[in-house]
Parts: sequence; structure tokens; C-alpha cells
Amino acid sequence: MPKRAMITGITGQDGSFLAELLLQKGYEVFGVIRRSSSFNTGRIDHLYQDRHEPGTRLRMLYGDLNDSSSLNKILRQVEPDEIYNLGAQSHVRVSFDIPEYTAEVTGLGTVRLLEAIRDVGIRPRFYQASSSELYGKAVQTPQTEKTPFNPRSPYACAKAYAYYITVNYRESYGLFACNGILFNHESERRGETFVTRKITRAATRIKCGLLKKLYLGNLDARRDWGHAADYVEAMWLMMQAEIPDDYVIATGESHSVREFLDAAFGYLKLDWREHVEIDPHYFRPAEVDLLRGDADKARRVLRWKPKVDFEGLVRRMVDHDIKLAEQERAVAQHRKPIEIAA
Ligand code: NAP
Ligand code: G4F
Repeated sequence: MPKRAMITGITGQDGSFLAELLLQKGYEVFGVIRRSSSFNTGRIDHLYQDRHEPGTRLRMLYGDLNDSSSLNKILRQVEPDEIYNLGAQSHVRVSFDIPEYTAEVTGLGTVRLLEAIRDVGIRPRFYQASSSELYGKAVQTPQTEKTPFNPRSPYACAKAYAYYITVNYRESYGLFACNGILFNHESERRGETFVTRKITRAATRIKCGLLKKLYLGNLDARRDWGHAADYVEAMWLMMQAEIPDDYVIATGESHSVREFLDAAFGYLKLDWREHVEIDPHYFRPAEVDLLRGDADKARRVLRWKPKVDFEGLVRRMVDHDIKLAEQERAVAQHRKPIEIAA
């Protein structure tokens, strides 16, 4: 019998890479998706094309982390062996605008899912998508599993609750539950409002003559950026370990937003200083200045290490986005002016 995995957040960046990985490993994958008035499955459509074929191993079920009854129903129906809780309002800047909603989905959503597991009476393994944002105004660098948390945003506060409630269910009920404390990871599927993808989308559009200016916030912030495909492998490895535990997943290198600009625009032979302007709208009420992780524990226990480095990440994203920009330019060049009958 193939193993069954359930993924919340399957339509997001990580959900799509994880679904790919688990399908390759022979799992049956059940994704929880939200009803949306526009299509929200663009990142997984390539996995979902054969959904009408007999034997398809990827299924979607409607549900929401804000809706306990949907979670109960899905768990009863699927009885998964492994649950990956990746669903979240995941944008730090936006969490300052919608703090209560962020707490509901990103914080309480986790306990809704954990309680649903107890209600239904199953014993799956549970992965919680914890974040390096927990370190916030970091009290030590590099950050390890032992570094105290110091959250700096409503998002990070919600993730802190989710982290601790996951540990609590492990300790109170003996659930196989682990936290992956993942540092920033990006890809060609990254949401376009996160800084890396915002930069690669804009730089490639500028290169193709489709855009003139890119507006950004704080260029001095430093992040430890890896590639999402490497990071979902770490999630899976945590769930195969003998004992449940919490792990930092990071590259160990940190770069500023400015260095990301240098790398992306430089690769396209452009000077970002001619195209970037600062818009204070993108500043945050409280900033996280420096994140750099030490993934030594994951290296030793899980035998995990990242394959894609900073330069490789930037190049993959730019190589992908330049093709999108070229397509956009071709469409723009062939678009005929609309004739409006007077
Ligand atoms: P993402 O691209 O923003 O995806 C978030 C996913 O959550 C989407 O599938 C979204 O569905 C879903 N979602 C949002 N609200 C929901 C709700 N109420 N109920 C159920 N699902 C809901 O995020 P990501 O980058 O893949 O990150 C995955 C997880 O890892 C998140 O929990 C994030 O906070 C965490 N994390 C990310 C990073 C990183 O650098 N990427 C680092 C550390 C931790 P829609 O498509 O319908 O919006
Ligand atoms: O790309 P960002 O929005 O990512 P941030 O805030 O680090 O959060 C991401 O990583 C976390 C892991 O540490 C995840 F938990 C979280 O879900 C998310 O995936 O911003 C990175 C940095 C910030 O310091 C921000 O102030 O870039 C700076 N920045 C400068 N200009 C900008 C912009 N960020 C965004 N989104 N947009 C800008 O125009």
C-alpha cells in the first residue's frame, strides 16, 4: 500500500515542490485547497493534468485552516500517514495590515489541525512549517535550534504559537510532530510579492523593455536564501527520522537585498542603481535585520545539505523569468490595437 500524505498549502511554492517529491517517491498525495474566485492551482497544474486517469495519485479536497469541520472531514476521509502543514498567511509585511487574520490561519490553524487529528483518532506524523522569522531581532548569529525566539511581526508571533503548540502535542500526546525552522527559500515558483521574485521579475522585464522602475523598501536587510526544492527534501527527511524533533534548515550564508540586486541585475548586464527607487510603503513597522542559520543538526542527523547556492539560485530565477518576460514582449508586439466602432 502506498503511503498517504496530506498537504495544506499545496497551491503555494513549497506545497508544489513537496507534492512533486512525494509523488516521485510513490506516495498518494491529498492536497487541501481553498475555494477561490480565480484559479489558484497554477503551480500544481502540471502534476494534476491526469486527474481523470485511473490510478492518479494526486487528489484535491476543499478545506480551510480556519474551518475545523473541513479539517475533521478530510482527515476522516483520507487517514493520512503524514501531514505537512504548509498553509499560512505567509507574507510578513501583510501581517502588519491583517494581524488578526494572520493569527487565525498561521497560528490557530495549526491547533485546529492538531485537534482534528485527536478527534478523528488517527496517529499520522505531523510536520509544521516553522520559520526563521521566529528569531526576529536575533540575539545570536548564526541561529540554531537553541537560539531564543524574538518575533518582530504578527506573522512571527503567529508562527511562534504554531511552533510551541506542535512541541506541546508531541510532549503531551506522544504525537510524531516536528518543526522545520526553515530559513528563506525561493525559486522560480516564489510568490511575486516576496523580494527575490519581485526583483527577478522586474529585472527581466526591464531587460526586455517592458518596465522602467522597480520600487523596493529596505535594501540592507540580510537573509539566508536557499532553493525551495532542497528545503522540501529536508521536510520529508524529518518525517522519516526515528524520533520526532525540530531542525534548522539553512544554507549558512547570508546576503543583503542589495547583494541580491547586484547578482540579478549583474547577470543581465544591467546596473540596478539606474532602475531601483526606494518606496517607504515597503518598509515594515519592525524589521528583521539579519538572519543566518546553522543547519549542523540537520546535516548530522538527517544527512541533509543544500545543493543550490546563492549564485545558482539567482541564476535559476533569472533564467526562468527572462523567458516569461520574452513571452510577454512577444504578446505585446503582436497585440493589434482594438478598433472601437464609433
Ligand atoms: P506560499 O507560497 O505563500 O503558500 C501558502 C499556502 O497556504 C498557499 O497554498 C495558500 O493557498 C495556503 N493558505 C493560505 N491561507 C490558507 C487557509 N486559510 N487555509 C488553507 N490554506 C491556506 O508559502 P510558501 O513559501 O510555500 O511557504 C509554505 C509554508 O512555509 C508557509 O507556512 C510559510 O509561512 C512557511 N515558511 C516559508 C518560508 C519561505 O521562505 N518560503 C520560510 C519559512 C517558513 P492559496 O494558494 O489559496 O493562497
Ligand atoms: O521577501 P520577503 O518579503 O521575505 P521575509 O519577510 O524574510 O519572509 C519570508 O521568509 C520567512 C522566513 O524567514 C518566511 F517565514 C515568510 O513566510 C516569507 O516567506 O522580505 C525579505 C526582506 C525583508 O527584510 C524586507 O524588508 O526584503 C526586504 N524588502 C525590501 N524591499 C522587501 C522589499 N520585501 C518585500 N516583500 N518587498 C519589497 O519591496
